[in-house]
Order: sequence, then C-alpha cells, then structure tokens
Amino acid sequence: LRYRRAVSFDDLLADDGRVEPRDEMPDAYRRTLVRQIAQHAHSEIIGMQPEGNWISRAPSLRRKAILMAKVQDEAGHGLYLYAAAETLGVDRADLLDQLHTGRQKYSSIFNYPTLTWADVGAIGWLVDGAAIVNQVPLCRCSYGPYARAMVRICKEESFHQRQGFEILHTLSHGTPAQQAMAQDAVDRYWWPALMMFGPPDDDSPNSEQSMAWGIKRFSNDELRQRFVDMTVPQAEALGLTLPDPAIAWNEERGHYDFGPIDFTELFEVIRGNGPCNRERMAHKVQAHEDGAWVREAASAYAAKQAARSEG
Ligand code: FAQ
Repeated sequence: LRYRRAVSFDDLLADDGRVEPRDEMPDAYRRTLVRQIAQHAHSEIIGMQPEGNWISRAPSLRRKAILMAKVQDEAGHGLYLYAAAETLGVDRADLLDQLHTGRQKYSSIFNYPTLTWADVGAIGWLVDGAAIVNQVPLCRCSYGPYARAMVRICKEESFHQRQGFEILHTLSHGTPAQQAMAQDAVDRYWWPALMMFGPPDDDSPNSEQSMAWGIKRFSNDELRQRFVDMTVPQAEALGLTLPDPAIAWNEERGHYDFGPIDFTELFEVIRGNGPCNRERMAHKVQAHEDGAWVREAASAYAAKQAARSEG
C-alpha cells in the first residue's frame, strides 16, 4: 500500500494537485463533478445516434468501417466517463435513470438532425473539433479520474476530427452537387457547434466556482474564441465558407471577430425544444428497455459465480 501525505482540499488545489476518490472534498465540489461528468457521459452515448443514422448508408465499405469504429469509440468514452463518475460514489443505473427522466442533461448539439452524408463530415470536423478544444484543458482538471479519462478520450477525438475534415475535403473537391452538400452541412452545423461551449460568460452560473475549483480551466467564451481561431483557417483549406459575414481577423486582439450568437436557440434546445430532442430521448429509453434482459442475465451470472466461490 502506498500512502499519500494527508493534504487538505484547499492546499491540494493551491498546489495544482489532483484530488483522488478517497480524498476529502466539499460536497458541492463532488456534486458539480457528478453533474458535469454525467452530462458528458450522457452526451457521448446520445451522440452515437446522429452518426449511427448513417452507418447503413455510408457511401463505401471503407467509410462504413471508419464510421462504425468512430461510433464505437463514443460508446467507449461514455462507459469510461460513467466509471469516472462512479468513483464519486454515485451509481450508473441512477445516472441513467436521471437522464431518462429529464433530470440530467446532455449536449445540445446532438439534438440536430443528420440530413445528408456531409453531416457526418461536419460533425467530425466541427463537433469533435469543438469537443477537443473544450476537453484538452479538462486533461488538467483537478479531479484525477476525470482528468485521466480525458487524456485517452482526446486522442481518439483528434482522430475523429481528422476523419470529418477528410470527408468534407473529399466532398468539397468533388462534383458541384457534392460541394453544395458539404457547404450546406457546414451552414447548418456552424452555429450549433459554437453553442456547444455553453452560454456566454456573463450568463454562465457554474463557471466562476468551477474555475475556482480547477474543474474548468478556461471560460466558455475563451474556449469558443479558441475554436473560432482554430477553425477559420481550416475552412479556408477546405474551400468552404463559414456562414458568418462578420468573421474577420482582428489585428489588435490577435483573434478572429465573429458575429453574435442567438443564445435563445441554445436555451430552447436545452429546455427540450430542439429539432430532435424527443426522438433522441425516445430512442435512448427504448434501447435501455430492450437491454433489460442483458442486465438481468449479467446480474444472475454474477450472483451464480459469487455463490459458487463461496461454496
Ligand atoms: N448543452 O453554467 P454553465 C462529445 C447547461 S462533446 C446542454 O456554463 P457548465 C463528443 C449546463 O449544464 C459534448 N446543456 O455550465 C462527441 C448548465 O446547466 P445545469 C459533451 C448545456 O457546466 C462528439 C447550464 O447550461 N462535452 O460528446 C450546454 O459550467 C461527436 C449553465 O451553463 C461535455 O460535456 C450545452 N451545450 O459549462 C460525442 C464537456 N452548455 O447543469 C459523439 C464537459 C451549458 O447547471 C459524437 N462539460 N449547458 O442544470 C463542460 O465543459 C461544461 O459542462 C460546459 C457547460 C462547458 C458544457
């Protein structure tokens, strides 16, 4: 057994140390982490649906194999994150119940439809791109199990982002119809991708405390700006236009300016009124119910094994 010197929560944070599951921590810190990690896990799982919609219609065997692997990765991220949440003393079944009854959230972005194959490219490029910008700083989150989960997840997300870029690159260098399809997907996914970072800083109730605790390392608006700065040159390389005429390099700020975001849309989607909220939840609940026999069989098997090893 290795013992760590007993350090108080505040000293640990002041020293940029990592809080581990058995360390003492304030209840509110624990609750905030459960909220964020559970929401993140639910997002990975619900996030399988929009792209899963295209597995059976991918344009080639190669594209199908890549997409299946990507969607499976998202499932793995979800399971990894539920395991990280469980280190805080909560039960996965309870977290799922909270999602299914609308008491926990998942990311707004997965409530938009995937209308064409190009949407799979736009999700990889923009949604995984935004996820990386948001998640790389989380690798330094003050809670050890979440930070470590993020290291592995970010590596996979960066592969996902490249595959999305490559799909769009192929389409934008294809026929005029393919170019138009790629542009349409980017037009529809750009603003929702910017909304993934959450409300603006002056309307983000959790940010200040989460930053003081070292859970979040940058504010929602800082990360959103970082994403725009990263993405504008990539759009140029793709030969696609971002649907915002206000985008322009600002020499003085050293950043790209961009137009105002319609946050009423974000709040409506979070409230359950996005284009696909009902469909996503109905599908999720149905899949959970259909899987009841697997959970029962696994529990019965575990009980049998335990009885056998006792006897
Ligand atoms: N959607 O005070 P803040 C992925 C809620 S990436 C829905 O700013 P906070 C990869 C927020 O929960 C997507 N709700 O909150 C993938 C809070 O409500 P609450 C998942 C949102 O927590 C790619 C309220 O608004 N990534 O899955 C959203 O400090 C492709 C006030 O907001 C993560 O979850 C939103 N966009 O900051 C998978 C990253 N924004 O809970 C498949 C980890 C805000 O108080 C395919 N999470 N809300 O009732 C975070 O970094 C943070 O939780 C933020 C929000 C930045 C999302």
